[in-house]
Amino acid sequence: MSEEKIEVLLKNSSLGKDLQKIAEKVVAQERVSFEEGVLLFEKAELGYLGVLANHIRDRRHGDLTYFNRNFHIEPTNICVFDCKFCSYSRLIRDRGEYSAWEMTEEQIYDTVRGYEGQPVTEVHIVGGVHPRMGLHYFANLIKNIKEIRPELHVKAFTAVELEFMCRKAKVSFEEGLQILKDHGQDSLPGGGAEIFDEEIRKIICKDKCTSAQWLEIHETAHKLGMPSNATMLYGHYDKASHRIDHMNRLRQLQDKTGGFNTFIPLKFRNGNNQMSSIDEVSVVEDLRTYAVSRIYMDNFPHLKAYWPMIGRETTQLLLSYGVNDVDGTIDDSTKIYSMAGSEEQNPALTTEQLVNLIKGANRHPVERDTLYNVVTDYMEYEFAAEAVPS
Ligand code: V47
Ligand code: SF4
Repeated sequence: MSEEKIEVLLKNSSLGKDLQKIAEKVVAQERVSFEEGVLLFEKAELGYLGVLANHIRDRRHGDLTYFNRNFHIEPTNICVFDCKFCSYSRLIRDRGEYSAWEMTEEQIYDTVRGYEGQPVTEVHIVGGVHPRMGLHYFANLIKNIKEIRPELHVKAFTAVELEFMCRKAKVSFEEGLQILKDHGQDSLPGGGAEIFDEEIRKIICKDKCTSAQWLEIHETAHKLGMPSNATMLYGHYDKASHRIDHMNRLRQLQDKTGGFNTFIPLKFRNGNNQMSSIDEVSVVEDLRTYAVSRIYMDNFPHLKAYWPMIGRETTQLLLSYGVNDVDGTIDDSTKIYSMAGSEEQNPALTTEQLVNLIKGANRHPVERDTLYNVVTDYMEYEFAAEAVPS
């Protein structure tokens, strides 16, 4: 199907020379340049982007669409930083509709124990940057989580949290990451990257880790054998060139290390934060951004739509714009997006609902583990007819 569409696209004489050349490059599996990436954002129509992104997706993954069974632990929303887009962080004594919280160690272990007997494969641990929860506290926490559930994959701590932990503990990134690895941390999530452009970073998150530090932490993790993901926060002050610059820095690091699994564009949500006056971008802009990501990030195996943030319907659409992963069953404990105004107030989907969501977009659902090993192929499974709730 995507082959026929590519043929039609390549023969479309009204495309213009530049876009024609990019289409030919994509088909020949050649890399798109920085300037061509910007051109895609500025000039290409949605239909064109969709055909190319879908072609690449089909070439790499066919119809396969991955999800995993994970749960989130957010130990605290107390944060020493002040990112203007964040609806989630609170100061220690803050009170409001959503007040500050700190989980005790026992509450965290109880959360893990609560999944006993359930086939979850991953715990995703991230939160605010708490002034008193440091490297050794978290290392010990991971060790104890692994004692409760040794086979659970621990994906934990954004580069922002890690930079703060290492600074406070007066250790290098390599020493800090090695300590966490020795205590059982398996990989890093992609958060905290935001947008690497230094001028925009000054406006939206000037006090947390720099772009160079974010990249250095991920490079170090890869060197130590800990894979990671990468995100990009889009739809605020960013222009096409900022997005391509962001992707370009990641693409270069990936050429060097090969340690990234997944790229996750995150749409800026404007609820309850200091950037609420900025309108959210349209769904069309979401589709364009994901499609260009798939075309530009030629060395990232996976492109993920994080459904609690982008919504279930857009997630289904994105499966035709390059996306091959929809994250996981998650559970209702993650608050970062509901607090920012996502329609997903209680982000939880059962396996059946996720499978139906993927099948509803004519794709082939596969449960994976964090490293994309296949756990269960759900194509032939027939669940009781259960609609995906809107
Ligand atoms: O870094 C915060 C983003 C990120 C808002 O690696 C916002 O598998 C939109 O990185 N609007 C944290 N986005 C979440 C994250 C993540 C999520 C799911 C999976 C993975 C993974 C990583 O959330 C932050 C920031 O970029 N964020 N506030 C907001 N108002
Ligand atoms: Fe803190 Fe993260 Fe929110 Fe920034 S995005 S204020 S680092 S919780």
